[in-house]
Amino acid sequence: MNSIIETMRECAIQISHLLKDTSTQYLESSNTSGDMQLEVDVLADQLIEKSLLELRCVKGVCSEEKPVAVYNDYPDAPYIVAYDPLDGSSLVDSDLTIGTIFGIYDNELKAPALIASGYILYGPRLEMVVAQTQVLHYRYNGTLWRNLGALQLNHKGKINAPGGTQKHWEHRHKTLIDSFFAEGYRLRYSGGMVPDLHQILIKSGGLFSYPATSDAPKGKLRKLFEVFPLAFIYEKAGGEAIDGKKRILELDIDGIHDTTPCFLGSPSEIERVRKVYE
Ligand code: AFP
Repeated sequence: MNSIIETMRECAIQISHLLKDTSTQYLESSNTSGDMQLEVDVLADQLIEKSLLELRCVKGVCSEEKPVAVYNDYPDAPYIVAYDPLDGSSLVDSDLTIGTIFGIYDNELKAPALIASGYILYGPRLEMVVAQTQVLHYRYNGTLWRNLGALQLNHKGKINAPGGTQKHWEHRHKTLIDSFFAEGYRLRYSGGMVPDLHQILIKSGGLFSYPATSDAPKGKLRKLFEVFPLAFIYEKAGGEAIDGKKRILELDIDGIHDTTPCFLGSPSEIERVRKVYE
């Protein structure tokens, strides 16, 4: 498994260079979810797929940019890696922080098989967060990845990161979100799941939500590539992740691009979500 994490570190360095060198214009193509693609989306996807499939421990890979999983010639290899090569690519033209998300699954693409996950942040600095038993934070200094230590959420935070278009929210969701603001929570939402969730981890607590909406009744964010890996990280950091009622890491998948509403945060905020959604 360490070779997968090491490979993701090497990909991170190369993708950070690609982000500086490629155009910010969309291509004619779109991915399986219908999202428009940038040249760097395609290049990052190819790079990660090729790099991971060279590893003897990788049975297959599954990308947010591809309709199906790709398997290699090592059927006895234990791991399948699901990844979103560039999450938040609609923020590239505004030069905001974006990320890569990955989850390492033991033999099967389902939530209980997730054994490690991580994300890479392409911002003013190149950083990476990896969760196994702990959630470790790394920073690249141009030569080396330095371990900055473990990240841990407090029981309660101060940040509110509400996703989706308000016009499409349910009334109870709007009431919930407003109740946090009325209590003094600060709005921190960039539209990139990686930096938005990273900020909550760094500031030790808060709530990130992407609910079911009238235009996306099953939510927008994909289980295998986005929500499961981040839920794993939040749980290992002492937080919680639910779909409103159920624990995210107990949800089934209905196809590799399946989506879910999601609420990730510190225990106090998630308890309030549960009360509203139960
Ligand atoms: P893009 O990759 O199309 O920019 O989408 C990013 C994303 O999947 C995720 O990173 C954000 O949390 C979420 O979409 C933001 O969606 P809204 O703009 O609908 O809040």
